[in-house]
Amino acid sequence: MKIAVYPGSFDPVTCGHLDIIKRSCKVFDKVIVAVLNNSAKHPLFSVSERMELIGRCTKDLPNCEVDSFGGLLVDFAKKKNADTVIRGLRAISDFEYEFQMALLNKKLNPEIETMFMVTSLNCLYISSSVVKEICLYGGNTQGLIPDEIIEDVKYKMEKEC
Ligand code: COD
Repeated sequence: MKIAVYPGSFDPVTCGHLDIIKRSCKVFDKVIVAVLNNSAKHPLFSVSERMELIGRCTKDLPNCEVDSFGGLLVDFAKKKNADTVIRGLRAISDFEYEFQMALLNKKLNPEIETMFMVTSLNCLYISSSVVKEICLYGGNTQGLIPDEIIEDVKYKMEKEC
């Protein structure tokens, strides 16, 4: 069974993330979307909230599982019997960070491969931070975050910001 981990902050999950998740589910037997549990990053949504939002958007993907992790990604991947880490690439600006992370993860555990999936053109400009900013100023986030969670993100931004 080919198991892959798609790790991230997902604060919140966007259409860009969801596009990568759906395409990965066609390639792997099981895809574990792994939410980083790191309070130092001061996320807008708690880990359980982020997991719930992802779960709602991926309910129709039978081979997708949602989990969370703290500590090293390679240790989580090993615990889950996953030998691949999936990362999404939008632009050259993503590449430097992603390249460093892939090499570090390879050094930490040479058995785990990183696979990059290039963003779809309609998701190229999407990130969790721009989505939050648009929400903050009352802009239209349709097509940027999955329809299922638009109201949740709006509500949270109104409450917290
Ligand atoms: N289209 C395609 N891909 C996208 C899009 C989009 N529109 N938006 C985001 N993505 C990709 C990102 O490039 C990334 O690959 C992934 O989706 C998740 O993105 P984020 O921003 O939610 O998550 P990150 O980049 O903050 O996640 C960082 C990790 C949590 C993976 C990292 O910090 C980590 O592994 N931490 C654990 C500690 C560890 O093991 N460190 C050692 C290795 S450096």
